[in-house]
Amino acid sequence: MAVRVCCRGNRVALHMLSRSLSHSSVSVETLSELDSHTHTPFSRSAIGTFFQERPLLTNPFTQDALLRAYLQRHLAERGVQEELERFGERVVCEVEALGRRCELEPPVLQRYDPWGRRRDRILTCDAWAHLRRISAHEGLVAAAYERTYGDWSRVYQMSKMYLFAPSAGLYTCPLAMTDGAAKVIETLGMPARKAFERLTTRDDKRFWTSGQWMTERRGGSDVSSGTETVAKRQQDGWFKLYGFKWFTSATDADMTLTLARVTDENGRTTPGSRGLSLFLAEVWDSDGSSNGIEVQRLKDKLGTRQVPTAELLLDGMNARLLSEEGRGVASIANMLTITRIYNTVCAVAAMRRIVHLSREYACKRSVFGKLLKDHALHVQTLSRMEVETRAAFLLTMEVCRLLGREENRSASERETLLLRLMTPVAKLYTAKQAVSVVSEGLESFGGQGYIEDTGLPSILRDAQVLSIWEGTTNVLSLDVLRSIAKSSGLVLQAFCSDVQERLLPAESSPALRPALTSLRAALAALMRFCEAAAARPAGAMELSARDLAYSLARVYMGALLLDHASWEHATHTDVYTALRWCDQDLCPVVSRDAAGCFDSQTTAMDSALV
Ligand code: UCC
Repeated sequence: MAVRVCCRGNRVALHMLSRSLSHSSVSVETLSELDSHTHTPFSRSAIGTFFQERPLLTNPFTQDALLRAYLQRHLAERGVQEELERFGERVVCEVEALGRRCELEPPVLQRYDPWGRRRDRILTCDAWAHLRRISAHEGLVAAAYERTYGDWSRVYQMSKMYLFAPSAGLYTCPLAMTDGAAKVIETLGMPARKAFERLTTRDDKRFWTSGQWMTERRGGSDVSSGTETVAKRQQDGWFKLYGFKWFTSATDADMTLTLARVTDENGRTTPGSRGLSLFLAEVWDSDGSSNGIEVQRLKDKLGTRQVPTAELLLDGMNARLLSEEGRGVASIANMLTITRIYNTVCAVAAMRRIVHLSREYACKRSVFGKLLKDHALHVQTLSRMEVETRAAFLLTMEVCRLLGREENRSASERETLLLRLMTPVAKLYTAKQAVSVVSEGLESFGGQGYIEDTGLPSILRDAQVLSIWEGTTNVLSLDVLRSIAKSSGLVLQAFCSDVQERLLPAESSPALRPALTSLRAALAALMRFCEAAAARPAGAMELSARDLAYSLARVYMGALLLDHASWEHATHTDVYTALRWCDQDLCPVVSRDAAGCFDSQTTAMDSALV
């Protein structure tokens, strides 16, 4: 590609600068040569005078009416709103630029030092380190364990995380695992108090992040049969771990939780879930060398490029047993609950960010003779995005509220059952919503939404991971079935009575009647389906698992929207949101069942089709 450089005094204009500059032929024309032309093709007038105003990011707390209303309703303690407003300002003025730098300066692996010694250091940029300090100071993990707001501590902490996430260059990933590790240690009765204190401190010099090394080469979903790593007991009671971890996220962590099979005196291991135990290992030895870990390579990913994700060979990594032997999966499930809730928070945060920017842009971008905000069809699209975001927000906050109550030991039995059921439901549903809403949001910028240095494409890339890591949509749908089976259906009873109670206040609002009627009908149909399904063969239930999870999500989100719209300070937009949400198919599992989608011959037809 030819690059023409036009010099006029001190001014240099570079045109058509291509990424492949090093391969380009560069022709330089001096001013005198240009002057010999009839006009100067690169003068200012030649590129026109119109420049589109960029969408401006403003304080994500002050512009978020639903977050503020939710906190006003539930956590009206003095200082909370002021604190979040201050933090929102910090997100715009400081965190946003750091997150962007992390995207542009991704981590690199330094395998050897200049003198040939193996180092296996993952080098991250200064901005990543800065985000770590901010995370510690702001207590983004600590706030959950300080429990300053009692039952509402998780809502407070996750409100902060929600403001932080879309600007933070995926630093939420190490924070999720750090929080998850702290949760596991606390649940197991503090077997690693020193580590717990480091994971939950606000002192950035002492703060540790944790990894969660679960995925091996056979795959990340079927952990029970896919885990090949073995743990050999040492005389001092510690273990040496040998294995290959295929996806380890935020591998620059200080410690990790990981699964391995303890070998007996003959080197044999127990297959399946019963053979897996949970271990804690520090990544670095006290002399700064790695703890028996070789970094094979960093992953080249579609998104989350800010996060170092590595393949690791564990070659005698010293680790301590954290769980009872054979209780690895059940013990790490607490970490999965936390990381899945973070995933949910980050999904809603991504939706809120793109809606924020799209709305801002609609007030600036003029097309076909008027601003986008004056085109009814465009506004309808934004409004649909807003409805999805609001429904997702209320579901997310409800799961955080349940978690906070469970951790503060004030959850009722019903709330504990609901937390178990709604964690996978919220994770799987909001992840899909995020991809769809963010994609729609990019489209609202036209071609600019597809241009890298607007920063918009990375929002879509990073959203795509939300439905993949921490359990794919289908794996989580099966987890919903697991929670039903393990509780002998009690989670569904808890769901049904909770929804029914939430709908009661809406009865006195004529404006909400159509939504209330649809929702009650959907709930009744859903419960009838579940009763009938209990008598069906397991295979039929599995085939309906995804649609069942979607139905649980839509009905519950509808109930939360109606509940919010029935609040004494609700606005007409809250009512409108509930109506719009409830005019969709709230119970796809019933409509698909009626269409024969779960019949025995369907599997053969699906198979023939694909
Ligand atoms: O690691 C990854 C990336 C890290 C990055 C994290 C960043 C997140 C940031 C988000 C915000 C930005 S990705 C790897 C993720 N891998 C997974 O999520 C695993 C997906 N697979 C599953 O979830 C499977 O369903 C398994 C592994 C849980 C299935 O294992 P089993 O052994 O076949 O399952 P069982 O036998 O049904 O369950 C074993 C025990 C049972 O308890 P007991 O023994 O008491 O009956 C289950 O009730 O574990 C219990 N259990 C659970 N408990 C299983 N799942 C759960 C659960 N979800 N909650 C509570």
